[in-house]
Amino acid sequence: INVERVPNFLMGVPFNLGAAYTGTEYAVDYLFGEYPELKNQMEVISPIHEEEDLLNTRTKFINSVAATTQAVAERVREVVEDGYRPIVVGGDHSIALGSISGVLSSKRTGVIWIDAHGDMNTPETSPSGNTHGMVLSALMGYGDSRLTTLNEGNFLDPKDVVVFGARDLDPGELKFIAETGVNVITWDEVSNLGLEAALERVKELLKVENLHISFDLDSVDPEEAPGVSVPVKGGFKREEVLEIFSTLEAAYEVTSVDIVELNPLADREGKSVEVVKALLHLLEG
Ligand code: NNH
Ligand code: MN
Ligand code: MN
Ligand code: MN
Repeated sequence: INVERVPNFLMGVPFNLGAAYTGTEYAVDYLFGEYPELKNQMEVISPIHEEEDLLNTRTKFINSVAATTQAVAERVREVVEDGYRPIVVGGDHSIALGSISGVLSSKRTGVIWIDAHGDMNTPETSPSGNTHGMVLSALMGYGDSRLTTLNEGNFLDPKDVVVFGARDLDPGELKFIAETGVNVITWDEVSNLGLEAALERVKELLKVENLHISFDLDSVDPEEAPGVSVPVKGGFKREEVLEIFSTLEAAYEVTSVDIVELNPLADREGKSVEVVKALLHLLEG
């Protein structure tokens, strides 16, 4: 018997103010240019630009980030209620604050955060003031209240989170990890264990039914996929990314997904957009 999988609902969020780099605001247009058939399959959520205190370098563009992620959260909530699986393509990683908050309002979900970075800074520890590096901590309730209130008190439990493939963690993030007990499998650990064993470890750590995959394209080796704002040496090969997704799809109810940080301005030879395309295809089943 074939159980019908929940149909996907593709959402594009052409946003960059969580990163204060230029590029990811063109990600959705770029995707449509490369794959015109997606135009009829993906709903675009327009970013909301609010007035900002430009002297605030601790939480840059935070009002726009809060408003835009709020809009994403509301739309994701509706889409989930209507029986779809949201697949959110962006845009910088701040939009995951919206997608995950939207999902958390109706169910407990585990989160695998596949990223070269930890995204667990707070305004005090952030080296950049960019809010895309504060998303995971905000979801757990730490940081500026404009970001931590989006999930309406449905905080993510550190035990329900695995950060996978990190290879550039800031000192404040290492402290945060030690204090909260959030699970991290670094890039070095994945390399030492081998991918298959590392994914087994994920299954041991994440005892949840529903899983949200938050996939930052900078988790991929920039030699294989250079189209990101913050490249870091090392990282997954393209085939490994597909293996990660299919293993997770088999092991969990993957009930929501982000694919973020696609930066067309850095995407030489269209390699990163190809990864996005391959993942959308895999998720289609
Ligand atoms: N950790 C750095 C910061 O907080 C870089 C974050 N950049 C990312 N995160 N692309 O995924 O600013
Ligand atoms: Mn990220
Ligand atoms: Mn990253
Ligand atoms: Mn297919």
